[in-house]
Amino acid sequence: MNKAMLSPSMMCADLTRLESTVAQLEKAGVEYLHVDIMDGEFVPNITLGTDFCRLLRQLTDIPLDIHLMVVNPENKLKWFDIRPGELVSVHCESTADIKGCLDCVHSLGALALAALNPQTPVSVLEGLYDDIDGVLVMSVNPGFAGQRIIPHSFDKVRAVRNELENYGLAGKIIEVDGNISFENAEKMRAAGADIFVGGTSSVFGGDSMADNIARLRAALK
Ligand code: S6P
Ligand code: MG
Repeated sequence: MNKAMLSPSMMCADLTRLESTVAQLEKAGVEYLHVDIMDGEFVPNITLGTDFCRLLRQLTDIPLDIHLMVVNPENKLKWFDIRPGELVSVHCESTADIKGCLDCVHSLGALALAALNPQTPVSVLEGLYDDIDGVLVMSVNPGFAGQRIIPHSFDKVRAVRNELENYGLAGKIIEVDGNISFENAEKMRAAGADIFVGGTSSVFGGDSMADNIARLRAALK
């Protein structure tokens, strides 16, 4: 089993206190910072962008986990000044050339994840397993924080984990994103997930980020 890692979703953070939030996340030892990039076309919302990624890199050395929810990401990847060690997820539904996109992410030195919308079957990953470092399974429809998990997401994570094991690729990562509450995180861990995006349902809910992160880590033991 891979190590369980946390990736707080920065679109859920209090942006009026970004510097102190990032300092607290650093102190809590989170592995990544999840940055949602939306273009108003692939999803019906517009959130964070290239300047926000640059700002985060000025504030911290925590690697970014960039989730691209944009049409034709292959034309936009170079805008992000991607660094080695960062994660970049590109949606299989967002491009006619997912393999080219994944190759482009690798050429920029980052780890490449193929992202799947809730309605997209696991079978789209056929033929891509050698080109990815992992899979991002969306457990809500992308676009907004604060949604309820789509229940078949647990089975989907299990199916991806089985596929990876069948191919002898158990070291590849599964990231889960959408309503990852403490309870859902535990179930997703049992289903085979490795990276947990924490938003309003966990890291940024309630009063204390530090307590939330400790509770999430305990759920993932
Ligand atoms: C949604 C986005 C996510 C959310 C996250 C919010 O399109 O990709 O990363 O920010 O899921 O977390 P929560 O706990 O509010 O669902
Ligand atoms: Mg996301």
